[in-house]
Amino acid sequence: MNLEAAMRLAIERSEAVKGRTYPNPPVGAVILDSDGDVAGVGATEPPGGPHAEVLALRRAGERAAGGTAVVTLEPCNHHGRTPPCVDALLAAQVSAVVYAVTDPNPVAAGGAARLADAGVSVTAAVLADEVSRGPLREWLHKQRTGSPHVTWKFATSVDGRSAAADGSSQWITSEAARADVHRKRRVADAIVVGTGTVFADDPTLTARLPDGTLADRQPLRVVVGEREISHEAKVLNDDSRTMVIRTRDPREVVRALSDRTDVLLEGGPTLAGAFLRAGVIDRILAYVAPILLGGPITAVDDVGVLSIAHAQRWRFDGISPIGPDVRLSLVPA
Ligand code: AOF
Ligand code: ZN
Repeated sequence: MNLEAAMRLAIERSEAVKGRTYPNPPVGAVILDSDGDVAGVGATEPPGGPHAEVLALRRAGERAAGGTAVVTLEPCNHHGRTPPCVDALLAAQVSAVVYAVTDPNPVAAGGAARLADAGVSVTAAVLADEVSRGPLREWLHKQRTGSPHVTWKFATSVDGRSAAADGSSQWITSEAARADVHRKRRVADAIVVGTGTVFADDPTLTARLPDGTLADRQPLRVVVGEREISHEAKVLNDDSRTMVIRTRDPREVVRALSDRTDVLLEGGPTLAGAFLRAGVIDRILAYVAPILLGGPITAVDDVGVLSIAHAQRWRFDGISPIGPDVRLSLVPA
């Protein structure tokens, strides 16, 4: 297997554990033996458990000697909750290490230099862009800024409406797009809505599998706003934990979630507007359906723009067809 294919396999494995490792990064590792065949694969276990490299090495056994380790993040060089991966790689006598992204965590960094000093061939930046925009996007943001990564997700008609004139909004996008949203919920570690959405839609805000059953891992549900919600609201049921934050200030919300890494904001239009005005959205995921609704109910209210010169500028960083719909990913320009 060539190195890029091995890195793609490592990425795939890391995607599979995304959401289960925070505050640690979801990392994937593949060990190729000296013939270039896959000898072992691994991905980060929940905090306190082994790192990706250690699991992959364990599975490879003696076939790791003289082989190549392919990892999505620079192997760590520190005793944290677990011993350094660099030690495990040296003990297994791999002759080469290939990784995508340099570890920005100053405590864990330095693995590449130590491996090179020990005579291991080290190659950095293989598929780095894919990894940093994909499985490690939220964790890298948290490392850089100290704040959780906030994604605003919404579904809209092609003319920017989130409901028809009578308020009905089930369902704008297709089943395929809704399944994609549930996948996002499963990997997020918090989902935020406003009290307005709780009053209007009474959502459960759980991550569900395609057959409607609850996923085995549920994100924290967060309700934001100053109004009291009913004790009967579905968002307070036993399916998952719920945090009520009595403020309408997005910055306070982000501060209250400072121990989280991947936060999903699920609207509605007022809360989304407040977050956009406050500049605390790091990514927009728009699910756009090929329908026209017209009318007064837009996906977002006031974003603080009165004139085109002051428009908020974003940049598309991904466009994917999902069933009959399109998913647009945007980042600040
Ligand atoms: C790796 N492989 O799979 C992961 C790494 O407290 P610990 O010991 O679990 O260390 C956490 C730090 O290690 C984390 O902040 C990051 O810098 C690195 N994570 N490193 O070599 C892995 N998950
Ligand atoms: Zn490690």
